[in-house]
Amino acid sequence: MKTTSIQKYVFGKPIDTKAVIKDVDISENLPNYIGISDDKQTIAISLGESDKVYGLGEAVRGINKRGWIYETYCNDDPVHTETKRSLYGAHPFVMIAGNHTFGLFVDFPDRVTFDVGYTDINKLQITVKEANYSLYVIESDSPRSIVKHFRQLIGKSYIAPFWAFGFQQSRWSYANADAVRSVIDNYRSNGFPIDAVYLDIDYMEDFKDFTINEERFPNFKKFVEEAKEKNIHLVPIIDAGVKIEKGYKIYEEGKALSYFCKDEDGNDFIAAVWPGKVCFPDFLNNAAANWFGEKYKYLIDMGIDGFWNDMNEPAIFYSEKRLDKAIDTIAELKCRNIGIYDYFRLKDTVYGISNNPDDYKSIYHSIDGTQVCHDRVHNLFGTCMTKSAANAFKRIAPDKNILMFSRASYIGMHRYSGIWMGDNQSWWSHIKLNLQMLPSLNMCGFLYSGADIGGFGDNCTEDLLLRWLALGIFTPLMRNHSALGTRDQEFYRFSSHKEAFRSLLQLRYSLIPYIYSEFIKAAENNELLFTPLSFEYRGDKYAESIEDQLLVGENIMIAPVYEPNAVGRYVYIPEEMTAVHFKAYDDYTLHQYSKGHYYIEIPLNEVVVFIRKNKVLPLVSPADCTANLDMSTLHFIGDVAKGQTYTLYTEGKVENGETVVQKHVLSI
Ligand code: MIG
Repeated sequence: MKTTSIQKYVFGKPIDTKAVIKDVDISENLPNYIGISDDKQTIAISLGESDKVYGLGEAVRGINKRGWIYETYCNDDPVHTETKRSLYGAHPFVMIAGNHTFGLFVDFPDRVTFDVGYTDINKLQITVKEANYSLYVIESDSPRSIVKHFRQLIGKSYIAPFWAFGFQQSRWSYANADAVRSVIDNYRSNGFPIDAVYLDIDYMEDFKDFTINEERFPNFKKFVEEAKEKNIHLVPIIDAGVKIEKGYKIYEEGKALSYFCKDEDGNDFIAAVWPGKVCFPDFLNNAAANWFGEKYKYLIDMGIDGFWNDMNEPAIFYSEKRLDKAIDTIAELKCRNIGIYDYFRLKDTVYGISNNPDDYKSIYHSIDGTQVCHDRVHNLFGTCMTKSAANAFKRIAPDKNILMFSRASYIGMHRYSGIWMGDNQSWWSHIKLNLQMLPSLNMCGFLYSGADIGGFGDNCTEDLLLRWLALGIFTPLMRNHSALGTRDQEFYRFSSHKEAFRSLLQLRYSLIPYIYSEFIKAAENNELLFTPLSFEYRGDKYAESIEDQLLVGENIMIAPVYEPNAVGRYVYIPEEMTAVHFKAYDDYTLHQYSKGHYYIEIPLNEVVVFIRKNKVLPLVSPADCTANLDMSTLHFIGDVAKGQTYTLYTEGKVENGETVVQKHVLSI
């Protein structure tokens, strides 16, 4: 057995990202299997034919990242096709697993390119935009142990409040209080369990942060109370941009205190997002971050106990410069018979007005009194926004654990909040992407996570939604969310399988004690909640290449269906297991499987859970919400005859804004 070692190498003058919380002595000479260019910007590693490469958190493609080129660059791109290089989160941690197993964390707050066998199929080449970064090399004897040591380095993952393990419904376009009431009523009257309904930008006055449109949401405080009486938490969105408007308090204060990001001339940097022109609070400036964080108090005082931070890459619809350029191009081409190259130029300039990298070069932060161009620290912006809120929550409401998750992220933010996977689509391939991203996110510390169930963009169908739900019932963040203008996809909108939707939602609630307990174990022990089969069944050539099954916690395996019109799927059983075919939490059949390949029938209205040998699955009777779960109904299925114990965690009181969990060792 190899001993674990963690080496830190420092090149140039790194900007402190605060991703790592442990002190590590600085080493001098890189191990001989890592090549580095003279300018220190390119790291090269040879890959053996069967080596696997894991990590990179929020990214496209499989669990094994080989065969593509990725970039860590917080990117507001809602079209997650397999040829994209970056999504919203930037997570520069990779692990090479093979004869020689080691992890690399490139701690750098801007673009890092991970060419994982793209240019040369047998090479991993990492290119860092600047030669100012820290590199951590973690060696150990297994992928699992490398993750554990990496996670110790970056600190304990955020633990969401218990209620946030219940089902949550969202949609961008719940236009007023009555629309929200109708969602709640429909869930309750259909007997569909639910714990939260989201408020997207529609609740704000002209898309201004920390305002409420009084006409559409009159007497907001009472409305929050009314929802709470029905055991519903309302979760409002907060955007990164602050509307420029005379008399708008947040804008006026931010301007007066000089807390907004600047441009190259020292004026406030102006971009346009939802409200039209906005300024961005300088979250990298501690004073500005504290100031913005305090603003959440306005909503917390009205009873709000959960938030989602959006558009914090930051997303920019256009800047004045970029818009002028596009309009000039259009004017220049007016009435001309344009050929292909001018047509492309026109198209690119118009599309290019959003999230343009050149605009990021015009934004300046004040970090500890020094002006730093955004283009050097891009990936920290969303993280610093979210930290500003999380830190403020502890001051504002130390007796509450407030739900928080963000769209943009860098490693380190996992200590403060969760993330959701951003604007996915109602595509079958995105169920699989959802599944594959979960373990990669866990490796980088993000445990409280999930995708928009049913897909955000595009039109959802009943069968897609059912299959997606069958995966979603296992994700800590379990939220159905969709975009303005797409087909409504709340579960009650589909009538043919109402019973199945109810049963699956109830099954989630039956599983909550297990999911919560396994989540806590993963957080406390720096483990994965979603483990690739290759991590657990090492040396089993089938298990090592499985990309569409996961272990969830320590006791079960899942194998969701992600193809349309499928009546089941092939499943690889890596060891003796008991398959539980659930029609409902209390209506299931058990089948024993020995190791091998099987075609397993999984009708649209069923979920199959595979319980591992000598393990059990705890289930509780479902309730309409987490608060009404009755733990005295807890019972076990699986290998119950063998004198097992199960360690259950429940939510205790909150201290300093954090849940103190309670541990119960139950004998079965
Ligand atoms: O550009 O607030 O990812 O969840 O519904 C769209 C509207 C802005 C993007 C988020 C999405 C949210 C939407 N927002």
